[in-house]
Amino acid sequence: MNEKSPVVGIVMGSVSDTQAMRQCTAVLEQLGIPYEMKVCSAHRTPQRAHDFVSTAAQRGLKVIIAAAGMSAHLAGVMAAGTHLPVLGVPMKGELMGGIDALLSTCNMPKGIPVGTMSMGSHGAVNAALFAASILALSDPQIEKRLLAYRQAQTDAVPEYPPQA
Ligand code: RP5
Repeated sequence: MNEKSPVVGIVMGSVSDTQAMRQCTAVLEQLGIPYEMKVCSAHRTPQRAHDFVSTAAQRGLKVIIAAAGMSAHLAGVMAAGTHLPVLGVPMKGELMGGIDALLSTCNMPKGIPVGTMSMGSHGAVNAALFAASILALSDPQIEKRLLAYRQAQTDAVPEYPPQA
């Protein structure tokens, strides 16, 4: 983890979400964005979730990323407790591949929004990139690194498939 004060707070509903969310932290590290990460369940550790979100802004966090599977209310709970932007990452699961988590994360009633990413590790990466886009609005160094990341990604795509 970066030594500077965290600006992104990552919470995940279970230790079992760690593998997917490591994809998120890898991108944050690549972009030099300091973060903190906690296991913080809305239903199993409600007090920890409350403590995390109620102190998030005053601790200097700018964006919260919340990953959860199954009924996946963690991102909504985070969003209810802070005005900071909350990005939800639905974790894949056993019920129809995790569509339950996708729907419960994205279908927030009006008034308390959650920016919902795609599912699993793709969403984990995109959450990091989306957080970078938000932070880049006020941080030219992050903007520079984000643009370089995107250019490298473009450069890595071959124009033609390999010969058979
Ligand atoms: C959610 O339930 C977690 O985010 C996880 O994706 C899912 C299953 O949790 P475990 O039973 O693996 O701890 O709260």
